[in-house]
Amino acid sequence: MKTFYSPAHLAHVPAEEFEAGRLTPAVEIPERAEAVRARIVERKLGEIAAPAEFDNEAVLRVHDAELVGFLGEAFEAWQAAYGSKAQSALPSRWPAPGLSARRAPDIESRLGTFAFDAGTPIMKGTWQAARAAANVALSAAEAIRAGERSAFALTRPPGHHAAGDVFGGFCYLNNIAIAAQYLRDAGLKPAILDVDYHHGNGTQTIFYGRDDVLFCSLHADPNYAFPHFLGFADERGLGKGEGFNLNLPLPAGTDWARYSAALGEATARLRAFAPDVLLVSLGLDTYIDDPIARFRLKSDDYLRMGEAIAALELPTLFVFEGGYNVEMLGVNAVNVLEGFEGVH
Ligand code: FKS
Ligand code: ZN
Repeated sequence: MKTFYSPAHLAHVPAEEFEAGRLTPAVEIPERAEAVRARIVERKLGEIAAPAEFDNEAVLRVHDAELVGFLGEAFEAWQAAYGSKAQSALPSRWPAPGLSARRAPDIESRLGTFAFDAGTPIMKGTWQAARAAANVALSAAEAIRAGERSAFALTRPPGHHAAGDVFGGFCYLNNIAIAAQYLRDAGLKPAILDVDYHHGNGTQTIFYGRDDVLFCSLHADPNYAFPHFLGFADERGLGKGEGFNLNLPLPAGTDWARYSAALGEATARLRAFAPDVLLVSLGLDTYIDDPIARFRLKSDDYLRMGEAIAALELPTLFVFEGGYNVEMLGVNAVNVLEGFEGVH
C-alpha cells in the first residue's frame, strides 16, 4: 500500500491544552506520525510519497472561506497582539448563544468564534502543517481515483473534528471530508467509516444534510467522552440526509468482542449503501493502553479490523486521525493496513 506523507507536520508542535481547569501537556505531538512512518518502513508496507500541491479549491468545497482565511492569518495576528514569546494561540472566550460572534473585535475573540475548545493551539507552523495534511489526503484520494485499490494518508494534524466553519479537537481542516468531496466531485459515491475513539463531529456535520455521502462512526459515547456535544445514536441525518448518518456510541471498557459486533452493524450499513469508494478515519486511540481513552482493543485486534474492512471489497482510502500511545501507535496502525492487505 502506498503512503502519502509530508514533513510539514514537524513544525506543528503543540505544548499544552486546557482542560479540567489547568494546562496539561499536549498529546497530539509530531512523534505520533513519525512512529507510524518508522513502522511502515520497518514492515516494508510500500512506498512513502510526498503529496502533490492542490490549490485551495478542494479545501473550499468543504470549509468556509472565513475559516480558511482565519487559520492562515491567526498566528501573525496573535503575535502582533501578544508579542513574539506568545507561541501558541489558544482561545479563552467564546460567543455562546446570546452573544454576537460577528462583533469579535480582536484576535482572541475571533479565535473563540472559530474554535470549539481550548485544546487546539495555532502556532507558527500550524497552518502550513494543516494545509499539507489536506494535500496528503487529496493526493491519496487522487491515487484511488486513478485506480489504486488502497492508499494511506498519514495526515497530521488530524481532521475529523473540524467542520465547515469551526476547528477544534486537535483538528484544523477536515482531511477526510476534503478527500471524500474530491472523490464525489470526480463522480464517485463515497462512504466514510470512522473508527477513531472519538466521534467525528466535523465529518458528521459536513455531510449531515446529504444522501450522497454516508457517514458511519464507532466511538466512545459522548455522554462520557469528547466531543461531548455530538455523536449520539439518535443523530441520523437531516432532510434528504436522514438515514445517511450512523452513530454507534459504545461504553467505556469496550473490547474487541463488543467492538467487532458494532463494526458488523456499520459494515452492513456500508454494504447497503453500495459505495464506489470507502474512506476510513483511522484512529488508534481505541487501544487498551491509550493515555486519553477508555476502550480495550489489543494490537492483534487491529489485524482483524483491517480484515473486516477489506471484506467490503472496496477501493479504500485510510486517513490517519488519533491515537496517543506513541510506543504502540506504529504497530497498531500498520496492523490495520496489513490486516486489510491480508499479510498476516
Ligand atoms: C481527554 C481530553 C480530550 C480532546 C481530544 C481530541 C481527540 C482528537 C482525535 C483526533 F483524531 F482528532 F486526533 N481532549 N482527557 O483523537 O479524535
Ligand atoms: Zn480520537
